[in-house]
Amino acid sequence: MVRASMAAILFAAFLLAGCGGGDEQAAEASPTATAPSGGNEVVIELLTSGFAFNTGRIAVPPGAMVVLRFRNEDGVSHNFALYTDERALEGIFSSELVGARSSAEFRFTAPSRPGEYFFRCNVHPDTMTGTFVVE
Ligand SMILES: [Cu+2]
Repeated sequence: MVRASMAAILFAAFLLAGCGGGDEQAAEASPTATAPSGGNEVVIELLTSGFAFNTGRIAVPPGAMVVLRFRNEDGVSHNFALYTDERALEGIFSSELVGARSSAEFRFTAPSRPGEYFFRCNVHPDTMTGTFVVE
């Protein structure tokens, strides 16, 4: 009887551990699944190379769940920061720094109001900039 209970506890612990791993896998797997889970997910591939973004314009639908796949090919860190306008006083989203020659994935919700917003790299705010369009 005691042995059976012990086995049950071990089994429960195993299930919990397995469950945690499963969640992580699900979290990693979901971005690659292009099937819209929330219905409005948009994947943006952003590349930084030669102290420049690969695009100066990113357009998404209002309120989209943006999956930002950031690849940094430079030897220094960059990031992606979104602001209401070029004055960059009011932030909407700011990613962590992406280190030299590494990649990261970020998620944020796009503004629901259509219009032109502003993005930049906060490390190089004068040279690495672009327009984020909600349309
Ligand atoms: Cu930068």
